[in-house]
Amino acid sequence: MTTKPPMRVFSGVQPTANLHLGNYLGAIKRFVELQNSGECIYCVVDLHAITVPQDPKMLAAQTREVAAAYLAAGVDPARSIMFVQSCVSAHAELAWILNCVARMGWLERMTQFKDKAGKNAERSSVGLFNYPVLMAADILAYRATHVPVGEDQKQHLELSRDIATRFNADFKVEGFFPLPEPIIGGPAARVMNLQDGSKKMSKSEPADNSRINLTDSKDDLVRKIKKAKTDTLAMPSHIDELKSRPEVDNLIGIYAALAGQTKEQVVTEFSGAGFGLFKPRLAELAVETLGPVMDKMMRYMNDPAQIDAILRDGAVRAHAIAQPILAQTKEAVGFWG
Ligand code: AQP
Repeated sequence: MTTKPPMRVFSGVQPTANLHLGNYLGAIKRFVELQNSGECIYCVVDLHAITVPQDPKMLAAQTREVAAAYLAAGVDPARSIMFVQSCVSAHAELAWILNCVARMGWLERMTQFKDKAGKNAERSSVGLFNYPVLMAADILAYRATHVPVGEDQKQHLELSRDIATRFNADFKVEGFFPLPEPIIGGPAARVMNLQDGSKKMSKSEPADNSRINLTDSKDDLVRKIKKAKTDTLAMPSHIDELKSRPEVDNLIGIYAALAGQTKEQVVTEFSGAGFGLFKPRLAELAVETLGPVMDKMMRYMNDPAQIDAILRDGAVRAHAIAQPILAQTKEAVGFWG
């Protein structure tokens, strides 16, 4: 009988400002839940953030903001490792080696690069194109087995698996890097823009009403939910109706994720009701469940020294895991020394 290797979880969030409900429900909330299942390593991925221009005067504060969100949501630094990507050099070093393993054709298929670069691909940074290779390095530097992410990262995770497979085969080191399993799912794996159900909720969307920021006040939270786009029909009475009603599907998904229910349960509970009833109930639920996280996040943000101490300690612990794996990787490649 073969025994399964212990679960090692890795994930990260970019310090690119405007952390939102999608980041919370799709990723950060899952980080907290996974602490009961295995060893967890959570990173603030600032090397990823600079693939698009960042204001150097803001980056450190934005980094602390992500760390504050982790802590406020319930990431426990005594159990899990929390650190900043640029403080552990193994990420960048391994990324270079993996750049020489990944193929141009694989990266050219990445839809996020096409979306983010748009018509300006020629002017995009090489880093933006290479983003998924750095992500593979983040995960493989720890031989992580599981990666909780929102649905938008599914393709990048598949690429990490391809890179691991190729490295193991090219250097004839079977099983050297485990193939990381994505943890994606639940009713809020892809939270959509509150004003346009065809776009995901996103940090870079200019319209603030399109997203719930984790730094919003409770009044803003309620106002944005009440203003969220719906349609003129009543609440659906069957889950299949959601396929043609994306904005309603999104609000039901948010309700379900906040209440710890399935979308089916929410549809049954509100079947045939008007949005005049549903939206205030959603706003109430959001204030009740998100409100305390937002309050805690503010308190952490007002204590940067505490955050810095946690991140420094995390970097030492992360380095201790990644460094021997990097050394073995260099040996497998055949580097001198
Ligand atoms: N709308 C979303 N629904 C569910 N999960 C989401 N995530 C992002 N948006 C949603 C997940 O949050 C984690 C951290 O994301 P990120 O910081 O790496 O950046 P991102 O995916 O590029 O986030 P944004 O908000 O969409 O930023 P921009 O506007 O810059 O593109 C990831 O696990 C992600 O899946």
